[in-house]
Amino acid sequence: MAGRVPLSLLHLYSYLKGEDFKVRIVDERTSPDIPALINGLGDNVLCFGISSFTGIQIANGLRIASLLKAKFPQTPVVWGGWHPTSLPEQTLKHPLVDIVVRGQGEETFRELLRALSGGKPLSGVKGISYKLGGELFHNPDRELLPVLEKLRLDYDAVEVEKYIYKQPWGDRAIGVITSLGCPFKCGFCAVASVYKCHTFYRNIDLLLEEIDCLVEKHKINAITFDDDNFFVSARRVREFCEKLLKKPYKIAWDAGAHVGLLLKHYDDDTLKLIKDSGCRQLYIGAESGSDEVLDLLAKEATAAQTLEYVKKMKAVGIGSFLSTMACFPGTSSEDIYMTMEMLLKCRDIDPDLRFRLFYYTPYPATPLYAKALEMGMKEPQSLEEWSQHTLRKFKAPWIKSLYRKQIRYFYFYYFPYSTGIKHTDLKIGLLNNIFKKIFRLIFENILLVKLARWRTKNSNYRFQADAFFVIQGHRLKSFYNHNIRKQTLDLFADYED
Ligand code: B12
Ligand code: SF4
Repeated sequence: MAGRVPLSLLHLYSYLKGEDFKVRIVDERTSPDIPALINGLGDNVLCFGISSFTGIQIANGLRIASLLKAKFPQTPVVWGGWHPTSLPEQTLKHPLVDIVVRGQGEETFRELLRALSGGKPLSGVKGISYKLGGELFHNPDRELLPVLEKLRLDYDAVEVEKYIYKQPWGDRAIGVITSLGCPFKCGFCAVASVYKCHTFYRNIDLLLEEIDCLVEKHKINAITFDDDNFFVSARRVREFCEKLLKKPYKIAWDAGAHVGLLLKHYDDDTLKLIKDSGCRQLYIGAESGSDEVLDLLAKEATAAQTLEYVKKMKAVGIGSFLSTMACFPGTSSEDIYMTMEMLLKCRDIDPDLRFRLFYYTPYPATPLYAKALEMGMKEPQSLEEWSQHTLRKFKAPWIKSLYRKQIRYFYFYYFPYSTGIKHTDLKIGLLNNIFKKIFRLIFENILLVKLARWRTKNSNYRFQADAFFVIQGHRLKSFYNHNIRKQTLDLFADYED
């Protein structure tokens, strides 16, 4: 599985259909031999486009841009996506960048291509930054456009099969977006910097036609709606679920919500409709168990609402998934214990609760970024440096290594072990003998589970020799290849650099 469909590029491709340009999508995750592909290109290329988030994608983008520039020094290389949008000036200064498309790309890219092919000046194209005669120019922003409304995505432009993944509720799942933008402005999130708190929707009938096609042609049986906030409009969600229910096929789906908004605008009947239409899991950015931290993040939600949400989901029969973060700048790092406690309380309500617990990583163009700089974050000064700015590599000066350890221990040991271990799922191959079973029964089932339960019950995380031992055991892969470890690692899979 290559990850999600490259929707940034697929949106541009689909929007440009009907123009005089031939557009081709190349995803470096699914096209192994990019140098050969570049060598096979003729001289008639109008421009190359590169899409990048902040982080490792930049390194890959730079590698490919240097191959392109080596063969086609005169052809403009256009960068778009979240990183170039957040830092256009610094991005444009790089020798491997000629033009930056800022924000929503569809209309801006179309005008840019028209200008380039007609030999027109770029000064009239809103939403771009570009180089001319060694100088950098930033044209005015383009107003936000409801481009999603009529967009029909042409999935034939990508190798759909490579983006299909497994979910617990469907073995042929795919990511789809039904809207972009969100009314909130959470401190760690960049979405408001582009969408200015507006939400843009795709037309429900066109969307359902697209789903029909994914089901018929690609046998899709599960969808993750990757919208920033799928539940902004309750009226629209109801319409979607009612129409989905009338389809001759069943699709299991999951999506993300803002907890305050969900509790306020979704009554029990609507939640039941959502469940009946195939919803298996709702995830929320619960972020923290501390209301003080939630206020600092401008989350417009409380920890008590998270518990209420888990209760409601449990009652209606939808799985809960909580995304949490710890160690924000300007807060006491001890708030991680409140978050752990909240997660444990939520698990008491729903023993099948799923969650993620991350360290906070600051991104440019987010409200909390200035605070991170103030607290000593060393700001990357080039695209190369930004390519190293990832969840795993970023070391915030305000996070003590103790708390990093605590998070790891909680994630891989205290939480799963205190839930209990399902030995029926274990596979131990050659060593599957009676002695091993007895050892595991005594040591793991009795000692570690009891210890983990005692620690979580008493919030006592001092002198963690037990956790050290368990984590090292996990590291030594030969220890066990059991389900719990796999599950926890799976949670991080999408987020690996
Ligand atoms: C779905 C999603 C994910 C999915 C899938 C990601 C993927 N690789 O596709 C998962 C869950 C895996 C994920 C993970 C992460 N994500 Co994410 N994700 C999103 C989300 C919600 C939607 C992405 C999407 O498909 N958008 C739809 C497309 C159509 O929009 P678009 O990408 O913006 O593209 C448009 C323009 O940017 C522009 N454009 C884009 N590329 C190009 C290229 C050219 C040449 C041109 C002209 C124009 C152009 O035109 C497009 C059409 O308008 C966005 C938020 C958002 N609204 O986009 C966050 C978002 C992109 N994610 C974000 C982050 C931080 C992450 C993580 C780094 C989190 C972490 N700490 O680990 C990881 C990194 C994963 C990785 N290494 O790739 C941030 C990015 C901030 C930044 N500066 O980069 C965002 C903005 C959310 C936020 N909270 O701020 N993510
Ligand atoms: S609710 Fe989600 S998408 Fe909306 S601002 Fe907060 S983190 Fe971003």
